[in-house]
Amino acid sequence: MPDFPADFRWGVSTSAYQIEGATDVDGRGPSIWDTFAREPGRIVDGSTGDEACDHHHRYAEDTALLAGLGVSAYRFSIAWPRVQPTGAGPANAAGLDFYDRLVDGLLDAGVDPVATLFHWDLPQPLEDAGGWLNRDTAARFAEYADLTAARLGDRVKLWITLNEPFIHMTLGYGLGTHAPGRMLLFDSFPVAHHQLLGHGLAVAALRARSTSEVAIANNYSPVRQVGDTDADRAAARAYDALHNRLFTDPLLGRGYPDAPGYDPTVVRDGDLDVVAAPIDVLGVNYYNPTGIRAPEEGSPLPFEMVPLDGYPRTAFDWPVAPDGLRELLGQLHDRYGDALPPIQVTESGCAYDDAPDADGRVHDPERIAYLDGHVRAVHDAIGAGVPVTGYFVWSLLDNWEWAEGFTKRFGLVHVDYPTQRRTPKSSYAWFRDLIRR
Ligand code: IFM
Repeated sequence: MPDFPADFRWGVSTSAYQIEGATDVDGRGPSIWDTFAREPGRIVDGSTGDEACDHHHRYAEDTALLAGLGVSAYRFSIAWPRVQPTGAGPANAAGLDFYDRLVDGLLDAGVDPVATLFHWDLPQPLEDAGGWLNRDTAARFAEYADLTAARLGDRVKLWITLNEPFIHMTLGYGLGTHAPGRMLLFDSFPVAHHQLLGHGLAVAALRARSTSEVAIANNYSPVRQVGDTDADRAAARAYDALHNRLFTDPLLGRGYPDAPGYDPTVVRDGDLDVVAAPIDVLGVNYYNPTGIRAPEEGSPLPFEMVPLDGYPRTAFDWPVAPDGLRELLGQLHDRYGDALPPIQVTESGCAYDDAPDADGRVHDPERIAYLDGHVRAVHDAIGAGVPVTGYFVWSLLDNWEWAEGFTKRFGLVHVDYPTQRRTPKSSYAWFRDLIRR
């Protein structure tokens, strides 16, 4: 593996509902994922995040795993319903106490705390008032950011406002496969705008309380155009605008692209200035590229997704394409030029059906190959002048993978859910050695 700059940030990521469990302690309120997971048929194995990895009780053991890995940073998320059980009103001190202990433990272990404020677990009362379709949720989010930064702002090193607002809009409000389970298809643009408005308002709140850096973590997927007609080109452009530009153009001061569903009547005077508040880091979550061609005649969609051949596949059936990460990083650089802040890859990883062998060891050579390829892609991009300053593996632990329940394992550490026993996989040792070198 070639050398990286000495101050390159190596980390791992998790999110609250996927690992914490303990959903009924310290006054935590219900979130949309508590509600959604309880609805029959929503989660493939019928599970919920009630226990997940029991990290809320086992955070000290998990912090020791981070220390053993030697990462310089740990990206976790804060559960809004722990901080504000109803999504409004004063901070619930007992809920924040947990993150206080976690952050102090990380600092003692020499690991920078990187905190995401919203990784999809909206307090249920806010959903009852319209969720992110309601403009008021943006203001509530800024209030929550303020309360959180008042408590942790002196120790969190990097704030990430939102995780993957594109995925939250598309799966949560467009297709209904994630909480809150609405199926608005292309009528979900208000969810995009209100999340971005909430991001901008939260940036201001965080800056007022904390001198730490501020970022957003967007999901990107470079588009592979399949076919070469004008209609194929138009379809590829439409998908690219929706997935890759809708949540980035306005952040970096360019206003909204003409993406499918874009509705300018939702955007009020002055909003775009709030959304474009300067950020210090652009978080990039990358998993795979997307094949796109023109839709069939009569299709309600302006594009059609096509499986990409010629790549190995993960247990999620996602293509393993490190070249897509290289392409994406170059594209962001070319597209936004000087307006692009330093990038940190805030998620990169893969699911495989990992299980302990007869000796209790967990070998995951596919994950090592996956990570090796993606880390090299980052190195190539840096060599070509793209400002990339960090790389976080998704995920530290096997965890509760949303609608897939416990069926998809992304961790560097295997979790045996019935006993909650943690077993570092061979990829854990590989990543540890890479960081040491
Ligand atoms: O587990 C998720 C995470 O919550 C958001 N990004 C993608 C991961 C894998 O699907």
